[in-house]
Amino acid sequence: MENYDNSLWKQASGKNFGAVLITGATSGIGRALAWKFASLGANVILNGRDKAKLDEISGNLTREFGNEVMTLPFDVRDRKAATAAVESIEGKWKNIDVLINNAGLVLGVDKEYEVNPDEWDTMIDTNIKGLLTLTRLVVPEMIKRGHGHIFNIGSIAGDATYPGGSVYCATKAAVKALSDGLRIDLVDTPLRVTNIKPGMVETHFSITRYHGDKDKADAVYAGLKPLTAEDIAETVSFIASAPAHVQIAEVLLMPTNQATGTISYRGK
Ligand code: NDP
Ligand code: 8X3
Repeated sequence: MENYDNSLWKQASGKNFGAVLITGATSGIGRALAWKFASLGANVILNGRDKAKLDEISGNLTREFGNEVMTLPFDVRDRKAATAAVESIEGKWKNIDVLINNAGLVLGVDKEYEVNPDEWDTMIDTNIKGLLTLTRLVVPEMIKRGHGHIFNIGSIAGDATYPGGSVYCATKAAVKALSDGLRIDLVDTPLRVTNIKPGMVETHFSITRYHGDKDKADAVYAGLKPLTAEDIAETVSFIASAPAHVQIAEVLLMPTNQATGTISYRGK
């Protein structure tokens, strides 16, 4: 019988990951993932659109943990730039053991028939097509090496649509479908696929949704203790550290006072 005591998980999490490629690493969950995997000794490759921010985070990680960090600035919606960037990776960085498709966003709270088409393009191109682009670029090499774990950052929003979230929720339902599809397509390989589905996490996410209106963003989390980006990073590292025969397919995690995408308790 397999031993599931703490020491096994601790031992596994102490292993040396190869490279870990994280998209959208300049903020929130992506940045917390960068810190977590760097602290575990991984060679982290950080993607984002803001080169200066990536350089700052990379410098901080090297100072804190001594790791060399690779930055890979590009917009995940730009397939040409993504292809050129991934193809430029050399040496130890080429052995990507973990791909974390995290870059994503929500814009607005409009009704489906009123959403600005530019905003639906941005959400669909980032949350769905950006994820597909990175999957297409990284997974074939993982198959060749017989090793790899793909994490897609989905959402509770992909399980049930809520008012004012139609397009965003559709993109996260697509993330679930694409994660399930990839798991099916990889069933005859040692690769693993996990869809992480957080509820409320306090990051820049709601500020982006409300186009910079911090008061509206703060109101989303008022009266309860939301998840932190670090909670998500801990969950991902735990799953990545599981023994090779264990594939955690999906995780739905929420603040204790959230029950569904629309039901939460905020005190009296
Ligand atoms: P943040 O806004 O804090 O971070 C989003 C990150 O994605 C930023 O680094 C952002 O960079 C990056 N990004 C956005 N568009 C692109 C792009 N086209 N190319 C490259 N990078 C891009 O939000 P979160 O950390 O909360 O969001 C991370 C993921 O988690 C998203 O997929 C989101 O949908 C998901 N999620 C978030 C939840 C929450 O409540 N916060 C709950 C469930 C899921 P830039 O600064 O350049 O925009
Ligand atoms: C983020 C969670 O419920 O705010 O995906 O859409 S929610």
